[in-house]
Amino acid sequence: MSDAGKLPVARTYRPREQYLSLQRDSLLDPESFWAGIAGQLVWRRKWDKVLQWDPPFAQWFVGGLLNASENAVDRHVKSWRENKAAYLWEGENGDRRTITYGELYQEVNRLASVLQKLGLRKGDTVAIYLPLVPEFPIAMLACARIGLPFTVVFSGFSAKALAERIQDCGAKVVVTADGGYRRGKVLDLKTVVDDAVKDSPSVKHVVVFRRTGHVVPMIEGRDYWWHDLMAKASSYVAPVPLESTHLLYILYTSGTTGKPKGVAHSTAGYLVFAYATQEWVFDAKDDDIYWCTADIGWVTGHTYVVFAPLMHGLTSVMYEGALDYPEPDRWWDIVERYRVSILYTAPTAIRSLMRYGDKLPGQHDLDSLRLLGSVGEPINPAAWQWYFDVIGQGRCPIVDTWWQTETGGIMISPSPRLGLVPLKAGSATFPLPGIEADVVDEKGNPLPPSEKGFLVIKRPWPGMFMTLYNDSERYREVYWTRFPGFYYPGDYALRDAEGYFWLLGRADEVIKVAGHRLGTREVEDALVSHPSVAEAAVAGKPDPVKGETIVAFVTLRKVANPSNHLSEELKQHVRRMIGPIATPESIYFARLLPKTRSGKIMRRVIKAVAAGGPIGDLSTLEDGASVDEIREAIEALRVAEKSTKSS
Ligand code: 6R9
Repeated sequence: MSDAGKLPVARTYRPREQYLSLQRDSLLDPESFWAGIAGQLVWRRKWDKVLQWDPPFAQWFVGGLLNASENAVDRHVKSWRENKAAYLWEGENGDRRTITYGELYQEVNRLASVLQKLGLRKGDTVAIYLPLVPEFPIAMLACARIGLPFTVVFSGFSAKALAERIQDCGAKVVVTADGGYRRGKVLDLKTVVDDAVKDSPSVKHVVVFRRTGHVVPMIEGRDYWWHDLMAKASSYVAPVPLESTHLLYILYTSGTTGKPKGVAHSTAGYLVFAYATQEWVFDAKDDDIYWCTADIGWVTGHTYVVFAPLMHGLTSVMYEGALDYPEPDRWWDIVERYRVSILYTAPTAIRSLMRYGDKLPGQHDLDSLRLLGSVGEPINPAAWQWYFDVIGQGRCPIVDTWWQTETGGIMISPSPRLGLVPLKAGSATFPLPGIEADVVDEKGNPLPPSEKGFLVIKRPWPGMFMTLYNDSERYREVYWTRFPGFYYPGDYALRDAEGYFWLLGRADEVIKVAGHRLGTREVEDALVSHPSVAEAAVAGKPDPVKGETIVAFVTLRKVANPSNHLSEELKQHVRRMIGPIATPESIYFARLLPKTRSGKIMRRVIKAVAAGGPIGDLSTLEDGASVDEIREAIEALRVAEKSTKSS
C-alpha cells in the first residue's frame, strides 16, 4: 500500500486538517448537524426529536411526517426541472428512452393508482423483480408514495431465492417483466416469478411490464400487463404523509447463516443520509451527467441510482445490459455519447475492463469525466491506478466508498464537496461527517496505527437500518454484541500513520463475488440439499477479476462417486437453488473435512487451502481439535484439489 498522496491536478482541495476539523465538529453536536441536513427535505410535519436512541435501536426524526416519492419527484415538477431528464436509459439491444422528471411523476402517480386498485393499502408489501429499466424506480417510488414497503430481488436470483424473500415479507403483489436483455439473450423473469409464486400464497397479483415482447404465460385473474393497468389508472394519487420510521424497504442480504437477512430501512433517516452523502461524495451539479452502474437489485442501486440522485434532481444514465456487450468498449461508448461526468462503479468491473487494455478507452473521448467512484469491495492498487490514469486521465479524483446494505449510504470516503484530502490508492480515506469509526482489537480496544483489527462504528447515524425484518434478536446479536455499544459491520480494517482507513475485506463468512455479497453457508446449504452430498465447506478464493470466486469442498454420501459429471451437476444445482452468481467455480471431492471436536467446519483452514496460502498455527485451533486429524483432513483437501484439477 503506497503512502504517496495522490492528488488530481485539476482540482483544488483543502488540507487534510481542515476536512478533519469539519468532521470533528460534526461529532460535537451530531443532532443539530443532522437536523440541519434534514431541513433540506420536504416534510409534511416537522420532527419533534432528532434521535431516540434505545441501543441498539435508533429512531430518527421522531414525530416527523414525509413521503419518499414526494421528495424524489414532486419537488422537481414544481420547478424548471420538470423537463429535465431524470434518466437517460439505454437497453442492451440499443433501445433508448429519456424520462424527464415530469414523466417520472406521471408514471409514479399512475402506478400508485394501479397498486391501490389492486387492493393494496399502507403497510402491505410488494416484491419487485425487474431488469434495469426506468420502470424499476417507477415501481419503487409508486410503492413509497402510498406507504407500501417493497423488497427488490436481484433479477439473477433463482425462483427459490425469490420465493424465500416473498414469503418472508408476505408480499401481496409482484412487479416483474416479460424479460430483460443480458448478453444478447432474454432473461426469462416471468417464468421464474411463476415458479416462485406457486409456493407463495400471500401473492394475489403479478404485474408484468412488457420489455422484450416475448410471449409469456399469463394467469387469468392473477396476472396483468403493466400497460393495460396503467391505461385505466388515475393520473394523480396524493403522496401519503408517512411516519419517519415507516418501513421504506426491506433488502435481503447474506450473512453467516443460510437464511438471508431482511435489512429494514426507515423513510426519514435513510433519505436524509442518502441526500447528504450524495452531495458530499459526488458533489453533483445540475449540468452533471451521473452514472452509477449498479443494478437496482443491490443497495447501491437503491440509494445511488434511485433515491439520492432523484432527491437532488440529477440526470442519471441507466444501462440495462452487460458491460462488454456487444463489444468490450460498450461502457466507454456510453460515457462518450452521453457525456458522463461522474462514473460510480465496482472494482470487479474496473478489473474486467482493464483486461481489455488501454486501447479501447483511448478510442473514445472521455474528457467529460470529472469524478470516478468505486464501491463493493476493496479496490486493489493496480486497478485504482488504471482507473485513475487511463479512465480519469489523471484529472479525476477517485472516491473509494466503503459502506453496506445495512448502513444505507456511504460511511467512509473522500469528499470532494467538503474538501478532498490527498488520495491513496486502495484507501477509502476518512469517515464522512457525523460518522464515528474506529479500528479495534478482539476486546474492542482501539488499535495503534498500522495494526489490522475490526472496523466499528461508535454511534448511530441516520442511514442505519432499523432492524432485521421479523428478527430483532438476530439484529442485536449479529451487529451489536461482539463489541458492546458499537456497531460491528463484519469488516477487517486498519488505520495508517496518517489516520487513513484501509478496508481489508470481510472478517466473517461473507464473500464478495464480483461485488455480489454471498454467504458461504447459503452455498453450503444448497450443496448439501443434493442427494449425493454428505457435507460441504465453501470458501472464497482470490480471483484477479472477480475479487473472489467460490470453491467448494464436498464429501459424498456412500451412494455417489466423484466425477466431472457430478461436479457439473452440483454446480447446476447451486445455480438453480440460489442463482448464477452463486455457482461454484470449482468443486473438490474430499474424503474428510477439517472439523473441530464439536463438529464445526474449520473455515480458516478451508480458506487457506482454497487460497493456496499457509494454514497457520494448527495448535491454536479452537475447540481442541486433534492436530493430527486436521493434518489428515488438509491432506485430503489438497489431494482432492490436485486430482480434480488434473482430471
Ligand atoms: C455497498 C455494498 C458490504 C460489504 C462491506 C465490505 C465490502 C463495500 C467497500 C468494501 C472495501 C470498499 N465493501 N465497499 N470493502 N472497500 N469501498 O457493497 O453493500 O453488498 O452490503 O456489501 O462490501 O466488506 O462489508 P453490500
